[in-house]
Amino acid sequence: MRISEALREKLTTAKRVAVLTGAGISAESGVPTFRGEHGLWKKFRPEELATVDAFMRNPELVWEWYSYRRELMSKIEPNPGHYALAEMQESFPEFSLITQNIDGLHQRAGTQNVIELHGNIQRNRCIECNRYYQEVEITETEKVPTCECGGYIRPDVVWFGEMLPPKALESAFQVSRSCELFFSIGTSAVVQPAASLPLVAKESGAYVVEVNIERTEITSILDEALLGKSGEVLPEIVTAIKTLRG
Ligand code: BJW
Ligand code: ZN
Repeated sequence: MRISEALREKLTTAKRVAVLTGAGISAESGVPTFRGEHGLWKKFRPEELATVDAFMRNPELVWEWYSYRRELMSKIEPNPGHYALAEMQESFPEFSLITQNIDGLHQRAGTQNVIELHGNIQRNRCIECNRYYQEVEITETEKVPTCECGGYIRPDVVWFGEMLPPKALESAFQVSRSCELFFSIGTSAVVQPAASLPLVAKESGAYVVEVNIERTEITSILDEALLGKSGEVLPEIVTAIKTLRG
């Protein structure tokens, strides 16, 4: 992979770096992405599974879907892309990682202070009293877990039409506005408001680099696109950083 002179310069001098990740970074760990030929939305309909209406209409079905994915995610490990980002945080005085993923793999790879925009599949909360539950049990007789207050418990993830966690969203915009170098990694950049972050970074003067196996809707607006798997491209960037920054 060829790293441009402009990116080399940024890798050498940048003090503030921000990263946005999407499902693509976990693809090499075996987590299916949402869109594209083999994406989850080819087999499942988002409006039947990832909205509050869907949950109120058919909580059993939505729980079945999340139990299936939780089970899948419990068996996977971070990949070289996650580990490369964890290493990258050591090289810059300010490093922020914003993720749309709910799988917790960045934390498991060692990245600190991950900004989770769409929640985490390991957490659950009551829709009535908002009490948090780390573990919930789904059984043949209780297919929808219920809170002590009697309300339904739901996964603590962000569905379509829902607000993102306000503090996480504010931090994400703040670091995107103030960074000098921004990476948009493994995201199709179609789901708002996350998809605006690379553009906010660009408008605020950052050098914006995309890492993806294909071009996306925002590629042409950004400064540079590194085409390839994040598990291969990111370790190469980390090697370059080590050479450049010593
Ligand atoms: C690789 C790779 C490898 C593969 N290496 N790369 C019209 C205009 C603007 C906005 C809207 C609109 N209509 C509706 C909206 C709002 C809506 C939205 O954006 N919809 C669009 C689809 C149009 N957004 C919302 O509703 C959000 N809330 C909101 O806006 O609140 C304000 C509001 C509230 C009420 C009323 C009005 C306004 C909430 C969005 C929540 C998204 N939730 C999900 C599910 C999370 C839980 C779960 O997982 O079950 O989040 S949807 C899904 O998409 C998930 C992801 O985080 C998100 C983004 O997907 P991502 O990560 O980009 O994955 P993919 O699959 O799309 O892309 C993978 C990429 O990786 C591809 O590019 C591959 O090429 C690449 N790749 N392998 C590198 N090895
Ligand atoms: Zn409750």
